[in-house]
Amino acid sequence: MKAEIKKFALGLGVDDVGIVAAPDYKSPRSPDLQTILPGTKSLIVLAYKSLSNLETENMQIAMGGRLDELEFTRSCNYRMARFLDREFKAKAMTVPPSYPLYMSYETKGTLGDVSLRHAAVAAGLGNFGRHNLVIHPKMGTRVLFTALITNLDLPSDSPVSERLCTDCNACVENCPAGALNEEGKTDDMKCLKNSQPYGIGSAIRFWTKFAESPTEEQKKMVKDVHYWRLYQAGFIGFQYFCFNCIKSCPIGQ
Ligand code: B12
Repeated sequence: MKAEIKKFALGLGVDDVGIVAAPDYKSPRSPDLQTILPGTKSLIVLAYKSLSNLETENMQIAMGGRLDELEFTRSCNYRMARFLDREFKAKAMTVPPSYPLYMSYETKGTLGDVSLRHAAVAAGLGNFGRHNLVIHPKMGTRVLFTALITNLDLPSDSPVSERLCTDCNACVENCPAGALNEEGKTDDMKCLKNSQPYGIGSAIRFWTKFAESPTEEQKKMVKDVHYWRLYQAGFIGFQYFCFNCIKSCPIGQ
């Protein structure tokens, strides 16, 4: 069954597939998979090579590439779930590449319901690097993941035993926010402030100032280019303006 599943996924254009039995997926901060799909027995993790778009300094092109990737990964998720249902009468739930994320004061929208990095590592698709991203043996850091939670009884693939990060420190040195200074932990808020300048923090500041301003000032504010950028980010979703920790990593280039 594993071979059939992998063949179908690769046929969709997915670059690699790993499988992990539910007990082997251990992500300390994430919810129990049984609360999402009672009877979960495995996770099928899909890996996709990132486009070269992330190398450019042109942030419209860089983020445009990410949007293409997100759209493709979501389509693969849907097709995989339908395949598992059709062929194996399985229950399969898709795990999105990024959002929606649970918004709460505690997590500040930084905790996925399933940790795709922990799932990818447990499914034999790579291991954590100094940048806290998963490095794939062939694709290096330039890889994104999605997954399917299923009730299929599938054994785990073997983990990658060799450590893939060379500790060259390029990711740490090239992080403009200093978000990787502490080993084993990304400072989410530092990363966010730099990589998403038109994210939720900026939107809150904008609307707070708007509410406190006289009408003439409000009119000026919505005609200002800063508002146009916030508006665009609002419908794009999380719009990144930094890909440095990925693009500076020499592994797999
Ligand atoms: C929310 C989120 C963010 C938030 C918050 C990050 C966070 N909390 O980890 C922000 C906006 C900061 C962010 C940034 C980025 N993200 Co992000 N993000 C996510 C998302 C949606 C959830 C992450 C999550 O739940 N984390 C919380 C839990 C899992 O983390 P944790 O237990 O606290 O573990 C942390 C540390 O303890 C450490 N860690 C844990 N175990 C181990 C073990 C070892 C050995 C080591 C060394 C470290 C380590 O790593 C974690 C990072 O701090 C995932 C998708 C998903 N559903 O998983 C993508 C995801 C992790 N992001 C991804 C990417 C690519 C990025 C960015 C490069 C953005 C960009 N421009 O593309 C940066 C990278 C920042 C970095 N170097 O860490 C990819 C990673 C792919 C990969 N190859 O690993 C994912 C998997 C999306 C995807 N579909 O592929 N992200």
